[in-house]
Amino acid sequence: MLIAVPLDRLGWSAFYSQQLTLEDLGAGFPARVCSVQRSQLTVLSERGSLDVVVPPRLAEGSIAIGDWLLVELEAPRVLRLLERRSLISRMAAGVEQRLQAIAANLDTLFVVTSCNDDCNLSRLERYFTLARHGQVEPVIVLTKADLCADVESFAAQARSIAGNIAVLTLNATEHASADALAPWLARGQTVAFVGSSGVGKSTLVNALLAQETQATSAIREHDAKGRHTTTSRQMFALPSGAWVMDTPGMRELKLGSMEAAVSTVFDDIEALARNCRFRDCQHGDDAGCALHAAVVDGRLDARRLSSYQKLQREAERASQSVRERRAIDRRWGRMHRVTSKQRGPGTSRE
Ligand SMILES: Nc1nc2c(ncn2[C@@H]2O[C@H](COP(=O)(O)OP(=O)(O)O)[C@@H](O)[C@H]2O)c(=O)[nH]1
Ligand SMILES: [Mg+2]
Ligand SMILES: [Zn+2]
Repeated sequence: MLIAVPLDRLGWSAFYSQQLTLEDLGAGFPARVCSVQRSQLTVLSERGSLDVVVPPRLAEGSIAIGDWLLVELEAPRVLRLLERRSLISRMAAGVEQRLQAIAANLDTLFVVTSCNDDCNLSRLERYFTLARHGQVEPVIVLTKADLCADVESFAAQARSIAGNIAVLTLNATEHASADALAPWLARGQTVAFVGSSGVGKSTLVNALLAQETQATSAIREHDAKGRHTTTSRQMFALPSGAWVMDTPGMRELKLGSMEAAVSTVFDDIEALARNCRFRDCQHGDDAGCALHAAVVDGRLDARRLSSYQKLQREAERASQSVRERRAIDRRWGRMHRVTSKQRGPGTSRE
């Protein structure tokens, strides 16, 4: 595991190097997070792979798989988290309502579904929103084309909501079909696969891994059957020179404050909505609602409209909870200052 990896092979670019001063480079070196297991971080760099220690000032959980770090030359300590070019995040489960970083510096998100009942357009729209919000390019992959009598109707449905997003149809069990993914798998590119269980994500990754015999296996942690031997978040190399992120947390992704991304994904609906008679139109079935009219005369799919409204509400609720939490934090802050003052100097709880 002490394999050194050239920076460009790891996805390094001017975007990151311009964040570092000569002073930074005198104190540390850049390294990319390739495995996150609880609080254990492993990085890859020109100096090989190593486990690094995260200082308390970088809160636990704030560093994600794929992140670029400045690591101290003298000791394996993280000096700095570099600004991300992209980030997939979601609302954390539970009452806490915090945004959770899932995957950093990802180039492409392959949204995988099959040419069967699994193909759910509203779920695809949710993934598009998460990808657009995170500055990641989504690509739709429709698997099991070999088992379907009407592949074109699935492809057409996907294209109807895809805008300029690429739509691929393939048989994941055929190694050659993985060639279709090649344009997104150049050296240094980072990709991830999302989609329901059973749609062929592992099969696709295995096809990609098998494409060349001389696999860069240093960081591969698959057993003979292609199953993962760990459940942590990790990143592994493909023969093409690209990286695949394996992130179990990608299944149930709740939206954070992503209203702008919802607007981007549904720009067709937003364009129609400008013709609603009232500026604060709730897009119900009232006269004067351009969306309602478009559904009635068949220009707009009722499913797409309700998907848009659902995601928009979800994003708005997330923004609202962020605002509420800030207000609560402010109140607590005020109270804390008051109590510290009452106790007099030097008796602060911190
Ligand atoms: N015929 C056919 N079978 C597929 C295809 N993609 C996946 N499968 C099969 O579907 C099952 C689930 O695939 P898997 O890769 O484990 O799905 P995952 O849960 O998304 O990782 C396996 O038995 C695969 O062989 C495909 O394109 N064509
Ligand atoms: Mg799998
Ligand atoms: Zn309306």
